[in-house]
Parts: sequence; structure tokens; C-alpha cells
Amino acid sequence: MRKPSFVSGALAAGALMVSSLSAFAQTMALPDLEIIGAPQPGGMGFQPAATELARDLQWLDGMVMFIITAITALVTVLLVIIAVRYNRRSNPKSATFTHNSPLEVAWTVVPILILVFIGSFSLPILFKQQEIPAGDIVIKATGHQWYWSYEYPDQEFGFDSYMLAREDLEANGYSQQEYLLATDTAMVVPVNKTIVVQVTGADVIHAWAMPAFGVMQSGVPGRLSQLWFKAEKEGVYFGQCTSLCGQAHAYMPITVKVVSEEVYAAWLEGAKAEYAGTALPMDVALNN
Ligand SMILES: [Cu+2]
Repeated sequence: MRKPSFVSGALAAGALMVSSLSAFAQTMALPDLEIIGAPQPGGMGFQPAATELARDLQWLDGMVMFIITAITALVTVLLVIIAVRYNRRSNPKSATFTHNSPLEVAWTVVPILILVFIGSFSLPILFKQQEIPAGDIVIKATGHQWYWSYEYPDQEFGFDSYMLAREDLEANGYSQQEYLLATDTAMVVPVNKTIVVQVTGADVIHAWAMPAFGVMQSGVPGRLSQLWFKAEKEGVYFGQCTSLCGQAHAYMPITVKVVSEEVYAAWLEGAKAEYAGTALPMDVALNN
């Protein structure tokens, strides 16, 4: 247990140095927001879907689960019938035939139909995720060992986002429940707008994932990959880096705050004043 506390301590120190000012600006401009996208103790299902993409994939998961359950039940029943009805004692004289063409055609065609049925629902959902619309707002998310940084290229500013240490959670408007999830600064986006996130990695492969939005995209150094979402409810949403990226992989969470358009405009003004001209981390500066 030494290592996590050392790591989080080091991160906290880094976060304090980098963002004692920037965290101030962000908490100033934003009202209290409900925490919506977060894991729950003992939770089994998905986080609440905050986008059409998340609703789609949760529906698909339920539909496929229904088919899987039906197939498993059918196979189990057949196995039991055969074990009872055709064991050596109850069926001493076994049949000698080896082929049954209609049956063989059926057990080939039926699975094909089932797969085509599933594909006819899953492929459109996959394409919806992967076909990136023109975004109302484009944000670049860069994964670093071990934190995320965000740039708003149209507004010409960017900032880093570090995980909050336990002792800094309350000061930033979170509770201890949000430890390992909350960050000092957050990606702030307006509600009901199409957001395109360009994801990349500064050092190794990271992945930007937000369960409540139903999105995940690898950030590969030297490449710019994209994801999109349109969040439908104001609130705070948490995600994680989902590509094992080194020692502190578990300590680079993602916080997205979805706010009203007016609050976003006000935040943007503050953020521009706060971050414009801020020296970006060396690796990001070199990539630009
Ligand atoms: Cu990572």
C-alpha cells in the first residue's frame, strides 16, 4: 500500500503546483452540479446513459443478453433431455444413423440468421459511434504519464487535469466518494451540443473513456483519433484511462462537466483569461 499513497502524494504535489490557480478559476465559474456519471458501490449495471450513443449500446447489450440467455437455456434443456432420455440404461439399443440433412441445414442456417439479426442492430450503432459529425466544439485530449491535458483549439487555450488527492477533494467541491475519479480541472462542455474529442497520447498509448457517454478512444502517440458525444443532461461525469499505460495508470481519471450554454460561455471567458498563453507541457508544445 506504500506505492499508491506515494504516487497519489506525488500527483497531488504536481497538481498543486500546476493548478492551484487554474482550479480556482474553474470552481469560481461553475455552479454546483449533480454527479451523474460515477460508479456506485455494489453496482452491477451500466452508469446512467447521458447520450444517445450510450442508450444505443445499453439497449444492444440487453438485446444480445436476451438472445444469449435463450440460447443457453435451450442448450441446457437439450443436454438434460438427452442425458435422461438417451443414457445407456433407458436406451439400451442405440440408433445407428450418422446423418440427418434437414437437421444439419437447420443448425447451420439458424445461427447464421441469429448473427445477421444481431449484426443488423449492432453495425448501425457502431457506425454511429465511428462516423464523426461536424462538432459544435472540438477539444483535443492528450494522455500523458499520468494525467490528461485538454486543449480548446478554436479558443487557443489548454490546461492539464490531475487527479485530486484525498485531502483536496472537499476544497474542489467533491466528497471522499469521488477519490480516484475527480480531477482538479475538468473538461467543460455545454449540454446538447455535439462535442468532438480528438484523442492522442504524448508518450505511450492511453485511452479516453467515459462510460455514461458510451465512448472510448485510444490515444496513440503520433495519431489523432476522434470520438464524439452529445450530452443530454447537465452534471459531472467521471471516466478513466482504459489503456494500461504504466505505473500510475489508475491515477489519471477524467472529469467532464456538462453545463448550460450560458455557464459554458462564462466559463470560456474565464478560461481564456486564465489559460491563454499558458505554456503547454513540453511534449504537447513540440507536437503543435
Ligand atoms: Cu493512461
